[in-house]
Amino acid sequence: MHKILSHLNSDDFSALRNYLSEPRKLVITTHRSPDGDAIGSSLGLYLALHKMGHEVAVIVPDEFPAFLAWMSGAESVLVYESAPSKALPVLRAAEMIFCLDYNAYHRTGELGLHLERANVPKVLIDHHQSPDDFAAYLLSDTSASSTAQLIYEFMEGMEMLQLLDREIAECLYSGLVTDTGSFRFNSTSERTHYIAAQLMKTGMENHLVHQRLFDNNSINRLRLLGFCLSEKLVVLPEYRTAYIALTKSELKRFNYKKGDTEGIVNYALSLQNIVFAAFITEREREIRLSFRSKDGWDVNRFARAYFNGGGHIHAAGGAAQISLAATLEKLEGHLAEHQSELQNA
Ligand SMILES: [Mn+2]
Repeated sequence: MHKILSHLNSDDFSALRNYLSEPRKLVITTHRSPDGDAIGSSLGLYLALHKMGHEVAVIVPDEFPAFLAWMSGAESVLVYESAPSKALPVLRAAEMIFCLDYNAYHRTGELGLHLERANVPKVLIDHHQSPDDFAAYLLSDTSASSTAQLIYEFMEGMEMLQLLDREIAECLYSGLVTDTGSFRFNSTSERTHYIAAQLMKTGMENHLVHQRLFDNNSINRLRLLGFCLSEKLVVLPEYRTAYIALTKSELKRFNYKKGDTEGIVNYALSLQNIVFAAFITEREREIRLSFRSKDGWDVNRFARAYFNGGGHIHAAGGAAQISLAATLEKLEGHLAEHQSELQNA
């Protein structure tokens, strides 16, 4: 038995089915710096709703990485940051807005202000901790491996599973794969594998999806990874922590493109005896921090408490509006405060 911790009961599903029984103008949104789960779940739902005859658009706050651009429907995604004058009229015309893979408006950056103002019912489908209270329909399950997994559950509740086809399956499978570290994180359940199996029944070829997602490195990205591991990896055994911090000019030196640093933090976490890994980059206006952990050490709490961020117990992110050096000092200061917890994790 799989349990969905949500506020969506069978009455909600039938109300939604009823509402969507005639063509509607629908918008699907996701978080800033969209990842494989954000884009995969958005496009999977987009393709399914489109098949039902709705006028659907996906609006993302900013550009998504090129290694996701092969998915069906990717060419039609509207990027708010690069073309607000295209995205906003579509958003304003929406009769219903889907919010996927985030649960607080601020996770969508400036787009959030427009979402907040949009006075139409919102359907929130997400697996992060502590959802804000803004959705008319909430499907939230922090134990779910990915939002893509919850899109499958949503489609089941909506009696939409007969719409599943190879293109939709490829999108949802990409969300499962990227958010579970290829089915290895502890969020991977029996249900995750069951859903992957259902997706494969559409004729989707899983090895091709893996290839498109992972065998797609640019030479710059591989060299940047090598640089991070050989020159930039800082190990703090006393805190069971390892981190990598990159300056703006280092990113530039490797001709950084969105997505190039994706997953590098996991190499730091793969070190023996390390429970906390951080990947830190200096951006135009702020310092971005990405955290990963294991053995129950709660990086969601850490990111919320000190870096104005959040996420999951074992994967979270945050930001700082101080210099990179000051950020590292701050990080090490808070690690010291939590030293005994880290040692006992
Ligand atoms: Mn996700």
